[in-house]
This record gives sequence, C-alpha cells and structure tokens, in this order.
Amino acid sequence: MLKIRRLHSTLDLIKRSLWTGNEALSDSDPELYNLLKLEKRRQVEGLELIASENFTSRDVREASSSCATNKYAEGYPNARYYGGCKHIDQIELLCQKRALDAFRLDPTKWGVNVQAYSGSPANLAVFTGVLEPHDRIMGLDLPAGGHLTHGYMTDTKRISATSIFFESMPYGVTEKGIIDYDKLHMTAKLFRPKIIIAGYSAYPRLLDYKRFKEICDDVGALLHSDMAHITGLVAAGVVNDPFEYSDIVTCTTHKSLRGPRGGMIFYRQGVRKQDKKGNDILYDLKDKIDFALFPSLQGGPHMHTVSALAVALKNSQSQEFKDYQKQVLSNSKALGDELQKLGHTLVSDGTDNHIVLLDLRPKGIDGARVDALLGHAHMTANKNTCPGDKSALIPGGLRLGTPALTSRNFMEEDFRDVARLIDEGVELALKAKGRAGKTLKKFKNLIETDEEIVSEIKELGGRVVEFAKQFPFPGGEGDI
Ligand code: DSN
Repeated sequence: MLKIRRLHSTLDLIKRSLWTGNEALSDSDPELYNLLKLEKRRQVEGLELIASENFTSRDVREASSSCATNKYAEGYPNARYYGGCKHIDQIELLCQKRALDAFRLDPTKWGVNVQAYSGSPANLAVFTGVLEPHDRIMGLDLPAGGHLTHGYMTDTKRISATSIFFESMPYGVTEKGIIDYDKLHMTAKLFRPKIIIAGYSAYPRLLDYKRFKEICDDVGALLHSDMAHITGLVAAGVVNDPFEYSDIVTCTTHKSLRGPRGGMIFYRQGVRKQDKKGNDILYDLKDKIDFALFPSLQGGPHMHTVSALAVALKNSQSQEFKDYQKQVLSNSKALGDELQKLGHTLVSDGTDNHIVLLDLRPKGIDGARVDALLGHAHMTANKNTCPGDKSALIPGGLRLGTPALTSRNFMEEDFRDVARLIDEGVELALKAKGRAGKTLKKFKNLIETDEEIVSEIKELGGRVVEFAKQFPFPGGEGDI
C-alpha cells in the first residue's frame, strides 16, 4: 500500500529548510539579475541595427522559459527514447504543422525538422545527411556577403566545419555587388558540386532562385536555400519564395521571424524527377536529414524552443505580421535613401531586403572604427566586409538592418532620423581617426580618452537615448 504523504506548502518547505525552487531571480541571484537589467536597458535605450537581431514578443518568451525546458525527448514524435513525451509529441507535431502552413507548403511534397539548435547546426546537418565526407559544395563567399557555414575558408585555413569536412568552392559578386550568376555557372560546371547554397548574411538584394535552380539542374546539384535572414519576409510573402525552386531550405527562427533562437530544415519529399525510361525517382532527404540532426549531430531537442517556435509561427500568420514585414522593407529603403542623400555609398547601390550595407571606404574610414564609435553613442551595428575587402577585422563596410527597430514601431521618417544620427557618428569617427594615428587600437583608445571627442560622443549618445526611449519595447514591461 502506498503511504499518502502530506503535500507541503512552500512555507512548510521553507520552515524545514527544504528546497522550493520558487525563488525570484532578483532575490536568489542579484548579480546576474542586475546584469540582465543593464542589458534590457541597453536594448530599450539604444538603436538596435544588427540585421540579424530582433525583439521577441511576450508570448514567445513565456513559452521559451516554460516547463518544456525540463523535458528530455531524444528522437522524433511517436519514436522517442524516453517516456513522458505524450504532450511533447503534440507540441512538436503542432510546430511542424505550423511551419509547413507558415510557408504555404503541401505536406505531401515537403517535410520539416524543427529541432535544429540554430542555423549553423541546421546547415551542418544537411551536409552530414546528404553528402559523403569530402563531397563538394558551393556557397557565396563570406567577404561577398555569404555565411561561415556555406563552406568558408581562407587562402591558408579551413575555417568552418563545412569546409573542414567537405570541399568547398565559393562564388562571388560582380563589381556592382550583385551575385555573378554567369561565373557561378561556369565554375559549377568545372567543380561539379553536389549542393549549391543560395543564401547570405550580408547581401542587400534578392536572390534569383530560378537561375540558381537552372545552374543546379545543369550540373546535377541539389539547391539548398538558406533563408536565415529573410525567414519572416518569406513567411509574410513580401519577398520572392525560395521554396518554389529549392530542394532543401534551412533557416534560423530568431531573426526576421521574431521567434526564439533556433533553426529549421525543410526538405522535399515525393517525386524528384523521372529517369530516361519515365520511372519516378523519389527524394530520399527526410531520413538522411532527420538522422543527421539526431542522433548524428545533436542530442535532445530544446523543447522549450520548439514550443516558442510554434507560437512565433502562429503569430506569423497574422495580418499584423504581414504589415510588419512590409514596413521592414519600406524602412530599409528609407534608411538607404537617406544615407545616399547624405553622401554615403551603398553596396549594390541600394537594397531590396532588410539590409543596408554601407561602404565607408569612399569616405576614408572603415567599418571597425565606425562600429566602435557608434557603440559608444548607443547605436549597435556591425562592421562587415564589402566586395573586394581583404580584412574581416578592419573591413570597409557597416551592415545595418531594420527588423528590430521596426518591431518597436519605427516608421520611414524615424529611419531617416536614424540615418542622420549614423551620419553624425561617421563624421565624428572621421574626426577621431584624424587625431588617433594609424592603428585601430589607438582609435579605440582615443574615443574613450580624448576629452573633446568623448564629450561629442556623449552629446550624440544622449540624443540617441532620448530618441530611442520614446518607442515602445515588445516583450512585456519587466526589468529583464
Ligand atoms: N550571426 C548571424 C548574422 O549576423 O548574420 C548569422 O549567423
């Protein structure tokens, strides 16, 4: 017979010095709590212009820190290695269904894996599943706007695991900063890759997926689109759709989609093509990719993230979300136009997406110096290579993006103000560079010590804070 134990109240437990697990973070760990408070303040009072960042909503945050964080669930729905997954299975199936719905995909033609911890593991899982070690891939070169996991290596070193375990050949952009499709085609014919990746981290234009597919078909490669940056824009249908032509699509979930930090892999199912005798050749991507992700590369899925992703995908179906994505694009144009009016140069002479890539070289300065100075004035962007740059540490460009501030309801006129604030920062950086001498180290030291420069940065930063604070901040009122 089981003995019935009295259930203890929190008060009882405290009296008996037993662990309750109910302490508020502010009480149990003021040191960490205060750091988070400072970070929240930085986000509220600053201008967040990193193109890959965004602010999550309260419902996404709630699911993100929910009880699902406690559960191990290695495997996939209805095929787990642990018990207790009844509800977890439903959560993952719901998330998968919402993922297919969000991108208007027919479940007989597409499947999805929602367990990737982020975009980089998602890409590695695709290559691990579909390729043999040392098989060949082609991706946009990092200095031309590509991503590390698209096979990045330098002249002397293999940097990304995707170039350590596989053989990679980059493609690039023309002098005007547009992908050089002709050269890609020519190189692909010689290199014969098994996968060509269409995707980017810092490319301000749309991709020609039809052209990518034609090249893939010509050389017998699969087309893998990595839509990480534009996941939300694709879900809202405001940019061209990679699914129409791709065999595989990977993405992150925390950028324009405004979800938790995670990744997804979509793969085609059903008939791939017909052989010469007219027999159907089927896709075999599902099992290969699912197995590569788990158990080959990852362990238990982060089910709190999968839960929060399901929420974000539901939110992506709303009219508000579609309007938001349209605003992201129109804000990006306004930001780019105003910077050009102020005499700045943009890579590719403009933007079609959420990214504005400022080429600072014609101004006589670089992205590293401007990034550092803007940071002191509460504007967060990132230094970035421009086509033709040799150094990733002191590159010529500054990457700017509109998703985060658009989530705070910034409109076109607000972004024109942002452009003017950035322009003031660039002018100040030029002044500081003139005084600092040659090295970046000296520049960084000067902007923290030169009395006049420090005071001018402070004055600019003060205006930035007053400006930013006027805008609402999503995700709830709390301190952290
Ligand atoms: N770090 C992301 C970006 O900024 O584009 C990609 O991984």
